[in-house]
Amino acid sequence: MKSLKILGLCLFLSSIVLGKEVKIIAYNWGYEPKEVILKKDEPVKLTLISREGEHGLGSKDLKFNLQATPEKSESVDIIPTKVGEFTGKCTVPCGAGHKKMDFKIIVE
Ligand SMILES: [Cu+2]
Repeated sequence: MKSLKILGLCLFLSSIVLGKEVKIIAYNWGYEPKEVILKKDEPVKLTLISREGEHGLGSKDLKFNLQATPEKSESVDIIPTKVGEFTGKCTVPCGAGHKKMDFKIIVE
């Protein structure tokens, strides 16, 4: 019983240290998923993976800018400090549908 409590505590602490990771896949021309829900003041690792071509994902509000190719993904650790709905956009001129590459980040 005591060891279960210790195990639970370890899992709890590691989730704080490691945080959670959200993987976003970019393609011509969009994102999968199209939106994510994050928790205010909770550290999160955002990873951008490209399925085809070079794409970016950046948000001025949340202060990150990722770029990825099928050979190389990129990650950033952020802590959202404001509740609200924020927009992410592709930051690499990637072709015909570039301007349609919108992403929604909800912080609650
Ligand atoms: Cu683009």
